[in-house]
Amino acid sequence: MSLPDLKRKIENREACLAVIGLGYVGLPVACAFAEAGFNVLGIELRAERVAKLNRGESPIDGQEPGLEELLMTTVAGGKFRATTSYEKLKQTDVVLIAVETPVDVHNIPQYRALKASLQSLSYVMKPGTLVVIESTIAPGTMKETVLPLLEKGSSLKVNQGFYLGNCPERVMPGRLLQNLRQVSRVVGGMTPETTDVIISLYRCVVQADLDPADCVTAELVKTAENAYRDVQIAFANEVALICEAAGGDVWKVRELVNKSPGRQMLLPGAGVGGHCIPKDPWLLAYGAEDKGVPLRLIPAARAVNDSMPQHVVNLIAHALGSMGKGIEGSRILVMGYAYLENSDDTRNSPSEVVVKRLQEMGAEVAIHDPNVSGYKKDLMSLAKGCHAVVLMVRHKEYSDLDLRELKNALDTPLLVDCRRLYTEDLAHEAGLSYFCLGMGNTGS
Ligand code: SAJ
Repeated sequence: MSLPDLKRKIENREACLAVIGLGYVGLPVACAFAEAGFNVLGIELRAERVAKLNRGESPIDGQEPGLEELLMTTVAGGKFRATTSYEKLKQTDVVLIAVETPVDVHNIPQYRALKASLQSLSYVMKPGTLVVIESTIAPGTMKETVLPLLEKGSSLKVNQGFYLGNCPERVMPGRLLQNLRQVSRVVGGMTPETTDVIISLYRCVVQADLDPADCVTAELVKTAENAYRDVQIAFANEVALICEAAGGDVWKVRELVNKSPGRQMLLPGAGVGGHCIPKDPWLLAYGAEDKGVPLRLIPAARAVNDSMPQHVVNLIAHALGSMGKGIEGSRILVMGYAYLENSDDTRNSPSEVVVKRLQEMGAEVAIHDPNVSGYKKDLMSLAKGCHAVVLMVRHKEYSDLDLRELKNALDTPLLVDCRRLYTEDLAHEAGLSYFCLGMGNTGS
C-alpha cells in the first residue's frame, strides 16, 4: 500500500491498528485510538494481563481518570482486544510500539523488549505497514537498531516495503489519558511524507500540536527534555546543600531567586525517582562520548540527585545525634514511599534507598504511605515509640497532620522534613524538634 492510500485509510478510520506493549503508555494509546473509531489489537506478552484486558479491567495501578471506563467501552464495543500472538499482525496497517527501554547498572540502554518486539513484528508484517516507535530511545537508535531489525526480518526496504517513524510518549502517571490528548508531541519520520501520515494518525487522538521532525530530532527532544529537568532538580539540590552549610534556608532562597525575571528554580528534595527522569539523561548521553562529546553536566547532575537519599540519612543521623541518639537501635517512621507526591508509583523511589540504608545501619524502620498498598496502616500507631519521623513525600494527606498528636505518639519528639511541608514554628508549637533539608539553622 502507498502512503497516500494508507493516509486515506487512516482518515477514514479503516486502517487496522496494533499496539505492542500495553503498559502505562501503550494501553491509553490503544484505548484512545479505539475510541476514535479504529479497530485496535493490543499485543501483550503476559497472558494474565491479556485476559484481564479482554474483560475490560485495567491492570494499571493508581487513579487514572477515565481509563478503566474507556477500556470497558472499547472492549465491549469490539474496537479493542488484546492477544499474546504476533500472528494477527499480518492484517494490521499501522503498528505502534510502546515497550520499556530501561538502562542497566552501567547506564547502558537495554533494548531487549524493543528488539524482541521488532523481530517478531518483522517476521509477520505485511508490505506497506507503518511502524511507529513510542518508547524513549537514545538518539540514533531508529537508524542504527530499529530500521535494520525491521528490514532484516521482513526482507522489505524502508520507505518502499514499509514506513517508519517515532512519536515519543509524554505521559504522566495519574493523567495518562489527559496528557495523551492535551500535550503536544514531536513526530519523527524516515521521510517527510511518512511524518505527514503519522501526523494524520495522531491527529485522531491528540488535540495539541503535532510537531514534524526527522527521527533523530524526535529522539533528541524526548531525552533532552527529561535530562533538562534532571539538571534543574540537581541545581536545586546542590543549592540546598550549600544553604545547609551556610546556615541559609533554601526554601526562602528559592522563593526569592524565582522573583528574579527568567528564573524558575525547582524544588530540592530527597532525590529523583520515577520511570523516566533517572534514565532518560543516560539515553541522551549514550553514545555521545563515543563520538567525542565530553559529557560533564549530565552525569554530574545524575550524581547530585543520586546522592540525596544518603544526604537524608546523614541528616537523620545528625538530628538523632542532637537528641543524644543514633540510627542504630532507633525506630524511625518514614512518611511517603512513592517517588512523587499523590502518586502510588514507587519505581526508583528515593524512599526505598533511605529505608534500605537506615536498616543497614541498624534502625527499625516503619513505613507509611497513603497511596501505596502495604503501607496504609494508621500513621499514629506506626509512630508509637519512634525516635524520629521523616517526611519524604508531600502527599496531600500529610498537609493537615496533627503534629501535637504525632509528638505524643513518639518516644523522641523529632521531625525531619525533606520537602519543607511543615515549618519550624508549627513543629515547635507541637513540641517537636525540627530539622529540614536545605535549612542550615534548624534543629533548635
Ligand atoms: N522532583 C524534585 N523536584 C522538583 C521536581 C521533581 O525533587 O522540582 C523529583 C520528584 O520528587 C520525583 C522526580 O523528581 O521523584 C520526578 O518527578 P517529575 O515531577 O519529573 O515527574 P515524572 O517522573 O513523572 O516526570 C514526568 C516526565 N514526563 C514524561 O516523561 C512524559 C517529565 O518530562 C515531566 O516534566 C514531569 O512528568 C512533569 O512535568 O510532571
